[in-house]
Amino acid sequence: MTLPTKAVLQQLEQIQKQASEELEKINDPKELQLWKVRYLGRKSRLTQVLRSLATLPLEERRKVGVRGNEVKNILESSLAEREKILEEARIASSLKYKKLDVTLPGQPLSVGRLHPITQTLEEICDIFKGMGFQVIEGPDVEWDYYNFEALNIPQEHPARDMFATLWVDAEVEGGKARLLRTHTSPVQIRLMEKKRPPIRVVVPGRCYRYEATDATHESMFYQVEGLAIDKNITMADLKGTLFEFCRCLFGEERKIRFRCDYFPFVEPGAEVAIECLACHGAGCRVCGYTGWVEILGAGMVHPDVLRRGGIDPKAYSGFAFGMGVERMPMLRYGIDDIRLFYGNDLRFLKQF
Ligand code: 2NL
Repeated sequence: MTLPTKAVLQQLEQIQKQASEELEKINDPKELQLWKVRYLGRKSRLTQVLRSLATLPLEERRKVGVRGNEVKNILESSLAEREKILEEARIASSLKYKKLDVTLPGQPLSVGRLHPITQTLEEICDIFKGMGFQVIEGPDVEWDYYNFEALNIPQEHPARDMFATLWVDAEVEGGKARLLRTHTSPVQIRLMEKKRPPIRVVVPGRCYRYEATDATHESMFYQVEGLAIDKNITMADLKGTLFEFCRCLFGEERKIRFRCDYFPFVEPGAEVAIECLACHGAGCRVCGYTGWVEILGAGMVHPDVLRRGGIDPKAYSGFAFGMGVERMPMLRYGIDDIRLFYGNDLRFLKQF
């Protein structure tokens, strides 16, 4: 072996020793990077040695080459190992102050819930489902025909004043104008058109009125309406169904009042009131000092309405009813402003 070869081999040993010793002491990623440049970089002694191989005779070139590559591999794997150790140390120290203290109070989990109106809708529909009614829904945007004409409220009829309407189309002749439905009755008319009796449905949904909002009025609100059509349906069926509904929702003990009222789409029409929940009938602000609060309108479906729905009033009869939904939780929980339901204030909504 020639002298230069021996010297080069010695140099390699020395590079390896020195590099390893320095690497052991490094605890900082920046220094690790500098070390990498120093010992494995393009200008490092090791690279220079490997580059100078060409000048050696073949036999010795192989020896030095093998050894040189060995050293290079060792340094590279030591570097990787060191990097791993430093990374693990970094993670360990970042966790040091985050150890789990099981005695700390838990983080409150914010659990979602159904809106109080949704809860009430479900409760109302469940009661009627228990009495054999189906739940159906329909469009919020309706034709004048389904919202008014089919329900015995022709154009210019004074009863239209009962339903301040939000129109989608400016005046159009012959029931062709679109509007935001003022009640959910149009859904029942559509059902009559396509289904033969027996019919027993409840229809929950949004309704709209063109009105200034105040503590008891919103321009959007919910209704549940009901319809039952069959042979020999009578007023007694209506009364029994509604009384059972009131007992389910407000309790067996609550007094119920049933008396006449007028709606253009029923004959006879009726109204249901219950003993005031706030004063138990004594009279207060909530019930207008009468002791009663009205919660439902109802009646026997007008023969003309049945006929327009394609049902023969000689063969069939039916009852219908309608109620505002917001009313129920307002009475039950003593809420005095309907707008609270649609203000999206979580402090209010989280209570239900
Ligand atoms: C109320 C009164 C009522 C109806 C709704 C109805 C529907 C059809 C035919 C006949 Cl398709 N009637 N619905 C009947 C009487 C009263 O609602 O004060 N609602 C809040």
